[in-house]
Amino acid sequence: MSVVHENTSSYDPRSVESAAQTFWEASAAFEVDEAADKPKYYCLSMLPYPSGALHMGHVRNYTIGDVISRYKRMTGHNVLQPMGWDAFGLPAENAAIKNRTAPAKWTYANIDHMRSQLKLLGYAIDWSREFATCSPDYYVHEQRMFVRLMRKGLAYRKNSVVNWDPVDQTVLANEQVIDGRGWRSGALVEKREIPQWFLRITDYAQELLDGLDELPGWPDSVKTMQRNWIGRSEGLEIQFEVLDATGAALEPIRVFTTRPDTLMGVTFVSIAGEHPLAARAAAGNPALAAFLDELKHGSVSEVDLETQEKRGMDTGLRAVHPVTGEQVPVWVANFVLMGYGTGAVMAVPGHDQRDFEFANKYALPLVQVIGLKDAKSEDERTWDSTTWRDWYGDKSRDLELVNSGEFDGLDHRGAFEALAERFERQGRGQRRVNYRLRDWGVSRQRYWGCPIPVIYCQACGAVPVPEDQLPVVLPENVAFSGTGSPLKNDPEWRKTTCPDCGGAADRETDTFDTFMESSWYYARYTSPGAREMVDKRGNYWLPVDQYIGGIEHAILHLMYFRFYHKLLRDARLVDSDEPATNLLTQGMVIAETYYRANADGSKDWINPADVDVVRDDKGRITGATLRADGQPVSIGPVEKMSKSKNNGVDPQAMVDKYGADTVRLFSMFAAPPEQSLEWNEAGVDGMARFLRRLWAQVQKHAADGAVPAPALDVAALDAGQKALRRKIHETIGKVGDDYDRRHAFNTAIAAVMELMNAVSKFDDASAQGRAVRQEALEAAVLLLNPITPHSSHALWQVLGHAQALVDDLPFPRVDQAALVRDALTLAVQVNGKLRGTIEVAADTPRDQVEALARAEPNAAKYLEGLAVRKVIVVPGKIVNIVAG
Ligand code: ANZ
Ligand code: ZN
Repeated sequence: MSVVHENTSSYDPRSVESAAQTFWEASAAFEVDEAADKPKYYCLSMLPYPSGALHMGHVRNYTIGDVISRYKRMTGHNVLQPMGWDAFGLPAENAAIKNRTAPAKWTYANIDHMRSQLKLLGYAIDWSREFATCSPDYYVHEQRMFVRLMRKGLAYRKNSVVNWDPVDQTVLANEQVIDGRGWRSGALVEKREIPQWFLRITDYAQELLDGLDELPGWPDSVKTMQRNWIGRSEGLEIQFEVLDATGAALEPIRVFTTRPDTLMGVTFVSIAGEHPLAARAAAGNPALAAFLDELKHGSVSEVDLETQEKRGMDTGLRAVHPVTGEQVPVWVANFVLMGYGTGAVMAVPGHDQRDFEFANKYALPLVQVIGLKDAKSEDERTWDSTTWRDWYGDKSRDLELVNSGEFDGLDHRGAFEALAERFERQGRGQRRVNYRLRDWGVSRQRYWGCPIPVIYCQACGAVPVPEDQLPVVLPENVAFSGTGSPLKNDPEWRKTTCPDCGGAADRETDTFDTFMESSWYYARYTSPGAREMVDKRGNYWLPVDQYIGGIEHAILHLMYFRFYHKLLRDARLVDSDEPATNLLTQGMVIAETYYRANADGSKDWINPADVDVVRDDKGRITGATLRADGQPVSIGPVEKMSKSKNNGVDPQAMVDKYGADTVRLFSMFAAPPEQSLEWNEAGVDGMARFLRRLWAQVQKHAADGAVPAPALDVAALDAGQKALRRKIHETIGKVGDDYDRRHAFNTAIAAVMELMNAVSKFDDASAQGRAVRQEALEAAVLLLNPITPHSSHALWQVLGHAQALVDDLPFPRVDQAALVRDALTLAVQVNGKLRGTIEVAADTPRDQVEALARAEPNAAKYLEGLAVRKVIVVPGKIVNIVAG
């Protein structure tokens, strides 16, 4: 704790904060139930992964949630703000390997530490509802839900490709594959097909899409990402007959296309490496077999598949064009995904960019079949098969089919309909809606996760564990080395008997994707101790009124969260359709980076806490030295706080040095919640000074003795007193609006700062003057309470009140009468130039205002000899006289 060098103040954050926290804890201030006769408000922040210590991103997220929660409580709501731990996951396994502890032990120790850190920050959390998702009491519900979904056919098993590390003999997550190699072993990763469990989220694709239209409280950016992820497309499935090299007919290829209007431009057909016809063609073709084998290596991530270099090989098979009867070659192409559509594409290199690149690379023919109806130049009329043009992408252009025989002149829609009808009539195709969204693969070949409750029996197959045998408990006290799963290696755990036939059987040793636990935790908080996943209390609290978290969860977590809510609804556990009404995605916390370059060009990144900086008078950093040796360090860009750039600022160090209220205040003041927040200690210092001044002003006011209530006599105020009162109530109005509607906490703080400036200039020791000052200070303390609750708790008492839960005091209300200005000062302009001011009563009629303005002596001088053409009055502000 630093010494506070300001003798006007006795603000000691440590004692202030511990006193407030003790009071809250002793009175169980934030434990809530459903009995209150107030409207409910459920404010939820995304639960943290217990990585070891809080980082600034957590502090920002949870402070935003706390400000909203406390504000809502002060405005008469029954507020639930819970907290828990997303406790399963890969980092615990990595830490276990590194530190030779069991993942469970490491996790629980982290939770204890991080909980104590959260408590130091003074969040208004109902801790009685806390849980860690790795506890059997929690995941038993997930297992029960899963066996029920199995019975409903919403959970199923199928083969699916994973990244296989042949050296470590383990499956890797996508992020563990670096440049095609295993992150630990460095071995070339293979693709392997293994059976895995899936949840049928695609059954809900249309509902998940439509539901986005009912979420006005979600950011458009998130909704757009979700729409793109669901990726609905309307197209045609068309059959192409297939001939082998001898001319014999094989199984036809079905292609999915959203652009049947380009059918006459098909010059070949592309199929995925895993397409059954590819294997068939490879049977007598070793080069092709080798190529297919090569495609099995490398990443399974879709992004990588789409950005990698286009590669392919001719299969020797021929496809028959369904309209012309012409034969075109069938190629294997590495960018065709087996998991989308039919795994086969009618290639139109004239009008599809991927096919264009592919055709140019392999010298396949290109034809133009789409032209511009409204071609404006010779250039637009001529077709050049070597330059890519995306006419179709430009929605403003009028397009028509060309070189397409009977279809010439049709537009996209017309051609789509004509071909759909034709193929449907002939039984060679049909209209189809495709979604990019895939079923959710929930199996992970990991130890530290929730066991998948399935038993495999030779005779009965995959059997769900009966509900009365749940939970299937994960053994926590294990030796964990990283090679192989402790579950697979533990025959005692694995061996069991079949629930159906009683024969010998094996347990599933895979565990659930950790997105499973984070998909329903919000519902569990509403129903602690419930025998089911959620009980009728769920319908009291749900949907969540305000959800807050990082934009990185825009797609997966938020999609699974919405999906799971629909599963809960369909299991009749909740009534609502969507889990959260409003979503706020907070911006990143960023900071300066510092480094020293090594001889080999690598950089050693230096933590900002170890650097002294020199700033110019605009506050820009102009130089930096390492504190340890006084020698210069290089200044890097401002970037997201991260381990790799070593630019994380430890919240604990900040709280120790400045106190929680200062840290909370800075993180709300430095930027609006959706934007990036640059952490800089000079700014933190500024917040500490503000709090010390606030403290000193309240102390000084209180030291002059109590203001007996009711002291204020609004009818007896002089102009200066009225002016301060107006400022108080303007501030109340602004801050309330900033908190509530705009979530603009930064401007709310700025408004209170302005009010405090006015108070410090208000040098009026009269009884009414002191009464107005009391009102101002009480307002400031209450307005700041959501952000700096510890200081407000203490200062409320300094202002002469008994110790109380400030959150239960009503948020200040605007006294409309205080806003009325008796006299207004108006600027008088002549032809737009300021020439003087006039004082008028607020209710002066317009013609009198005009007359007074024209009579203003300086304005009158400028008007001499001119004719007044027009007078523009901006009420309360300006009178502009236009003359010439
Ligand atoms: C011919 C064509 C011509 C296409 C053209 C596009 C443009 P969305 O909108 O994402 O649904 N496609 C179909 N299945 C595929 C797969 N498994 N892997 C890779 N690409 C596949 O995209 C549908 C379009 O993507 C389809 O329409 C198909 O190419 C391709 F000028 O057919 B199109
Ligand atoms: Zn059996």
